[in-house]
Formats: sequence, structure tokens, C-alpha cells
Amino acid sequence: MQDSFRMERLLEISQSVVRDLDKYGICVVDNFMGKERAETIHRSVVSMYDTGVFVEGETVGLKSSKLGTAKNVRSDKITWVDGSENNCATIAHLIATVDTIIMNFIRINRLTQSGHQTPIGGRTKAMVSCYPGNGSHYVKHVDNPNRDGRCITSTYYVNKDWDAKETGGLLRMFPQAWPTKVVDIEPILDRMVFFWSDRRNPHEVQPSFRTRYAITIWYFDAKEREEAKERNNIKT
Ligand code: AKG
Repeated sequence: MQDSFRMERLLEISQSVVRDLDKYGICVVDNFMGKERAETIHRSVVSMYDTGVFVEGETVGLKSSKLGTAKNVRSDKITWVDGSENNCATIAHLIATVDTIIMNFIRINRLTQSGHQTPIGGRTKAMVSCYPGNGSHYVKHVDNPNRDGRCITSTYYVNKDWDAKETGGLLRMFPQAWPTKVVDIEPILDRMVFFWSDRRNPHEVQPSFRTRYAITIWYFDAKEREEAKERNNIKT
């Protein structure tokens, strides 16, 4: 895609993110990177997984609880990347693309003086996750229930020919915007989902019976993050 078309497409996506987060708290974008790039990202995630660097997903502050063991809560495997690692150029491109969307999001909200007004500052590395089939899942949870700073969750899927009727693995959202409804999102190739990370959006990953890959980046609300770092004595 030519640069000017790509910039126009990114602006269009950013406007949908502003509109849908404001209205629904969730925004789903298909054909986010384009098929060719999505397939390259898929290949690089699979080869990264095959090197054995993935570890069990963390469940912060949970050893065993009413919910059961950490493994009963989430059974994905994860690794964190910033895009500079071997064979990660396409993931670096994905990260840069999401950064651009979020910068546009800030700019549009500032210009229109509506939507999310507190500054967004910084983000996590990208978490690459693999649900390795066999019913692997993540129970209903909120990413940021206790003001740790995370404001927007962005999750990108790289699963070719996914059919949730056959293999499960839906992302099920329980948005507070519609207390009586759930929103089911299939983790298909080249689909990006943005949503508020706080209590407005409890969600779960339903049992997956096929290997399921995703890449997630969390963006911080600058003020909330600073307060959380001070509270928890975090230096970086
Ligand atoms: C999480 O990592 O917190 C998730 O809920 C994963 C979402 C997904 O992979 O669809």
C-alpha cells in the first residue's frame, strides 16, 4: 500500500477508535496490517514459539484462591518483546502502527475536546501469547481492576482460518456499557481489538482447542501510571 493511502487508512482507523471507545468502550478493526504483513507476523510468532522462549502467563498476586490454581485461571504461554529481537521486524512494524493510532487518538480527542482527555503516556512491551489448544483459556477478569495505570488494551490476532464453532477460543467481553449483553470476538488473522483496560470491560478467553496466538500492548494513562509507580515504589 502506498504511503499516503496507508496514512489515510491509519487516520480512518484512529477515528473509529475514538468513536467506538467513546460509544461502546470497544473497537474491532479488521484488515489492520494487510494480509501479507499479517501472514509474516504469524510466521514470526510461530517461529518464536518454536524456539521455546514462552513461559506460563502470570497471575499477579494469585497463588491459589477460590478460583483454583493459577493454571486454572489462565493457561496461555507468553513472552514480551520490544520488536528489536531476532526475527521481530514485522512485530516492530505492528508496534509502530499501534503507536501511530494511539498518537492520532490523543490528537483527535484533544482537537475535538471530547472523549478521553487525560494524557496517555507510555506503554508496555508487546506481550505475545499462545494458547496451546487442549482447552487452554483465561477466566473472566479485568486487565486493570486497581488503577495500575493501564488505560487502553490493544490485542492483535494472527490465527489463519479460525473457526470458533469448531475450535472455540473466542474473546468474550462483558461490557459495562451493555450489562445484559456479551460481545464475542473471533481471534481471526489480522484483527485488532482496542478496549478500555479498566472495570468497564471484564473479559475472558474461552477454551481453545487449536493453537491460538495474539499480541497485546497496553497503553498507560500518564497520571494514573505515575500514581501507581509512586504507590508501589516502581522506579522505571
Ligand atoms: C489477557 O491477556 O488479559 C487476555 O484477556 C487475552 C485476550 C485475548 O487473547 O483475546
